[in-house]
Amino acid sequence: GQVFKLEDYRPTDYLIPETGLTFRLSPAATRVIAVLTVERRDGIAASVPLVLDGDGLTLSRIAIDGQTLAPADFFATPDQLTITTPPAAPRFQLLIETELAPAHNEALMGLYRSSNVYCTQCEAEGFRRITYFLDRPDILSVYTVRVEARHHEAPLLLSNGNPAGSGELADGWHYAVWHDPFPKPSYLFALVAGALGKVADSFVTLSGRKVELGIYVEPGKERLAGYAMDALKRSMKWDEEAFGREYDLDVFNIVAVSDFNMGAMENKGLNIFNDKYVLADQETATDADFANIEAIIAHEYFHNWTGNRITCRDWFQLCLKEGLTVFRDHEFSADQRSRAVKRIAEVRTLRAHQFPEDQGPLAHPVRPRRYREINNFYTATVYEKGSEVVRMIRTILGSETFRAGMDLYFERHDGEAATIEDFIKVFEDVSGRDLSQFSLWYHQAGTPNLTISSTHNPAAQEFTLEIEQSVPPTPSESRKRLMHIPLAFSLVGTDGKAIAYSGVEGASVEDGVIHIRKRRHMVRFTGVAERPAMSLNRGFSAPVTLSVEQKADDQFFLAGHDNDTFSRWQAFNTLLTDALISAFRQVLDGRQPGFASRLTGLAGKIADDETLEPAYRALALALPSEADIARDIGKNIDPDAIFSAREALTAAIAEANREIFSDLYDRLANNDAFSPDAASAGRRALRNTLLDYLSLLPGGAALAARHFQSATNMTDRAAALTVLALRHRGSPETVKALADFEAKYATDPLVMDKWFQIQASVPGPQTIFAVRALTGHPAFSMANPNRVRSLVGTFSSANQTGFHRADGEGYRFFVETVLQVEKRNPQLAARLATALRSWRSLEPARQAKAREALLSIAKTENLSADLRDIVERTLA
Ligand code: B3K
Ligand code: ZN
Repeated sequence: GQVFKLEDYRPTDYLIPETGLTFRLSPAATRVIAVLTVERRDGIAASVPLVLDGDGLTLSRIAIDGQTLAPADFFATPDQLTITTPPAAPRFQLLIETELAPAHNEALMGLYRSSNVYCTQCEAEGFRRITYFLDRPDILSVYTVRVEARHHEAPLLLSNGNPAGSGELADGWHYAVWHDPFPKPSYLFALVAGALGKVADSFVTLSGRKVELGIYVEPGKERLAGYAMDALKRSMKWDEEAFGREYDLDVFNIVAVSDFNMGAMENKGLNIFNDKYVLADQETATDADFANIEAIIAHEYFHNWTGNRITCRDWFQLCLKEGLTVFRDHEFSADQRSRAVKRIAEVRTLRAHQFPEDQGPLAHPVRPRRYREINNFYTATVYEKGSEVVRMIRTILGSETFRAGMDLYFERHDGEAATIEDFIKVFEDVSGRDLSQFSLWYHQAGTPNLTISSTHNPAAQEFTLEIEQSVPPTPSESRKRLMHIPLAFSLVGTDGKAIAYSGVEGASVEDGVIHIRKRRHMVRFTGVAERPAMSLNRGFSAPVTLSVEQKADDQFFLAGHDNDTFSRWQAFNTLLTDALISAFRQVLDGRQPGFASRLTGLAGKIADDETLEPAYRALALALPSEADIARDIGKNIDPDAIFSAREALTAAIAEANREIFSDLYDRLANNDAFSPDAASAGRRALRNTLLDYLSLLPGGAALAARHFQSATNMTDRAAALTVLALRHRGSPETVKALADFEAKYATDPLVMDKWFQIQASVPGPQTIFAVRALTGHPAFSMANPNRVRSLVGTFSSANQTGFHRADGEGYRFFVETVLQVEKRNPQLAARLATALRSWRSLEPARQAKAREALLSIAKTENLSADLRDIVERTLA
């Protein structure tokens, strides 16, 4: 396949300032008439052909300025349209008519049908599946869209922008016209038509303009959209307060569809959502679902400024909108919920998804330099690490200067397609700082590591940190340059407070942040009488790994006393990880793992510490996952031994804290009316975490069964079902609970996804058979991305012992399924295929089987560009 390179960027010869589209919708034969105002750029000769992108298109008519083109004047293939001899005039009107079959579009890109609703997905390159176009983000155009459909089939007709007319047509057809005054790239185009229910509301902006808000859902599900609507209004208000950003159209619509390749899409004025991220009530959605809905509604809304008003020059700049918008949605959630808890959750996600990417064959810079398939670059690196890079800019500049930089960014680049260089420049301009070394965070892949040791000289009252940075090699980047790493720190005294020091040399230290810029720094603090404990990378100020020599006593002290909540959590988590890794080694040596009572006892103290928020306590008690442990071990992974080590620690903590846990579990029982707010969710999270431990003690299955039966919301019900399925596989309680759940929710696909997901997570070699059988369940479908991700995605990316079965049976299933999904939906298949990205860290026997599986996909004929790209990079 073709490789696209950043350095090859070149502006187009032609522009398309205006785009008129008429759709005559029909499931198997939709007609699209595009009328494009084409402008030749100054200095470009009239003889230069106009070349438009297409993807599988059928051209039925073509005219310029009203004149049908002669066959000699153009050349059309399904994937390209060339106007070989454009008119001499610098501006002309090009009419293109294409015919589409949305009902047969199973890739879910371009115009397709989802449960009888017409909808579109154009990012990144789906618009070219609708009409021939300069389908790239630096071509900004003002769109006017006319949608025609049979009234009974599609009473609702939506597109971007503001409504601009509607009416009836002959033979039961009708139409609506939409006009979007803001020039936009084609990837933000959207159309929705169908029979949908509406939730209406309104929002008055900062300057007093009234915006009509609509959320459209499957008829009958309107009451499930209330939480999403509330989240939308809070997002609109927050963006005004936090970033001074006001909404700019008269209407803002959101549509929920059930077949969608990702979470949601920020089309201008018409966001389209996976219904999983809109529909919720206590009966069907968990607290995690509510939090995701809030975050994704906010994320897509925030794109209106970071993405839409200022878009990307090319797809290499994807992080310009995604990393920044993730940062904005993180800040929003932190303000709406608990900042400390949110930060811990963010870091857990980053480590679970981005670190393995950065440390494996698919590693790439936050701003990549090349790609074969752009859809494979909507990654945790671009999104999550991209957000961390923006956060570091704020850490380095301080909040006020950061905000001034953002203001300048909006002022300077509104209406433009910008680059990362433009973004960095605004912060250099407002701060007067040189961010060139810092900008390596965008250009260099890999997770930097800091090795840190310390010495205290009581006689001289000196405390010295020796810090060394290194960035491991990544594909096609064997030599790395030195990074600028902002490391927030505190020297903690025995009273838990920061120790004051009189001076510091060896690095620039500002506002509690050490600026690491060289390979090695000896940072010497003077006037330090007592030996401090080191609280490092506070608040996770930089997305790095640390190798720190720190006494266990200090680690325990910080786990109990660090006044930075994140670092306190980190200290405990590090202790747990260390214990789990030694337990893993003991298991491999055929020994029974043992754990220090100081560690298991601390778990009880944290659980019972009323000064800590319940949500924090729940996160602290959640042991590092099997994948987390595997990542920290790094190589020669035996998932079964990791599983045994983790089980042993869970049981040891449960046994050591039987009474504390059980009393607290009882005290946290709550009969108040359900509320999805963060504090209530935190109490449920803690109680459900305790249930997980208590279920390992005698009577545990019965306890979980009672929890399940008495649950009054999905959070508790799903938690209990998870405990039963994962900890009490095959028990009568589990069999009954799974059957009850299935019977109760058989007709609710989103809830059935949880049922699939839980069963796909059950550890052990037998799960492959259950998963295979579930692919035949009436509620399952290989055509629906949510179903596929719940069952197949969970099994392959979140079930270490099940998927990495020693005999390779999990991998065989993976190959079959990926290839089966690929026939319909290459994007979804490519995403699934990333499950084997860490195959090289497995022990040799599994490694060989995983490689065989990847090779068998690679040698399949006619692979899509999406899947071939992932598999070949994974094997390289
Ligand atoms: N921008 C979309 C993602 C599009 C993915 C295309 N393969 C959603 C988002 O990040 O907000
Ligand atoms: Zn986004």
